[in-house]
Amino acid sequence: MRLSRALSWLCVLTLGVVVFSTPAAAQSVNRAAIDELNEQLLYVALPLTLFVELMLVYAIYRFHNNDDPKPTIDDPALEVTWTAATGAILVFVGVSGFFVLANPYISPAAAGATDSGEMANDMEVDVLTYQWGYEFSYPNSNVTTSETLYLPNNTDVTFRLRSSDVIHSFYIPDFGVKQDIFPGQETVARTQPTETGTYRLYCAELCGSGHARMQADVVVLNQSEYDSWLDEQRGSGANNTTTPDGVNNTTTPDGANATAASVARPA
Ligand SMILES: [Cu+2]
Repeated sequence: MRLSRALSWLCVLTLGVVVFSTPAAAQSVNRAAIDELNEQLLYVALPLTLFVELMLVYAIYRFHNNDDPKPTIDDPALEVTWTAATGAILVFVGVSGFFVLANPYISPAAAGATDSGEMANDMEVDVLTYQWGYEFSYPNSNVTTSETLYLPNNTDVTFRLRSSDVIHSFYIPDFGVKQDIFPGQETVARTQPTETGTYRLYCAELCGSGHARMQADVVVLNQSEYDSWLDEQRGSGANNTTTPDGVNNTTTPDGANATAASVARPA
């Protein structure tokens, strides 16, 4: 019974990989919700896959030398069972996905946000995108940065996203945050970082020849570190703590700002 032994080992190995490969702690609440959904679906998909594969291998092995095959006979009970089981699994997948979609961090509108996506207690960061860079404006301060976005850890953040030219997309893979940005319209994304560190922000919408360079760092600091960083920036009277490199020669942040100012915020 070499085949069945090999199959048993395959099952044990697969289960072992799933059980012991616990993912690293999530870097944001969005990421945690998405990872949890993936895990839930994996626990459903894995036994199903194993079951189907085992049945297939069994059928091949058991009937491969059948010189007198008989036609399949109707079995209504079996048909009803597999239809109902498939239906139940699809409902489970749909409901699990819906709950993650309805998460107030993934769909800010679900959190009771106003029409403009405003969340009462969130820290709000204005993000202005342009070909090919970013301008991050921090609340209650005159501080803006362009190459690095600073965020306090364990704080709800709403990003108000605007574009001064073409469509961009605000994408922080480690946070599970991705939101398109349209010219003349404000969109909103939300998150709460849960781990300090440096992450990458990308533009995920092909927006011209400089698209590949449209990246920034996201630095998550402890609240106290963030406060002192912000105080420092205020103290230095800096409006642009990080000057854009040669990339943005054609569009200065000021120019971009002027364009953005004329983009009316939805009421
Ligand atoms: Cu882009």
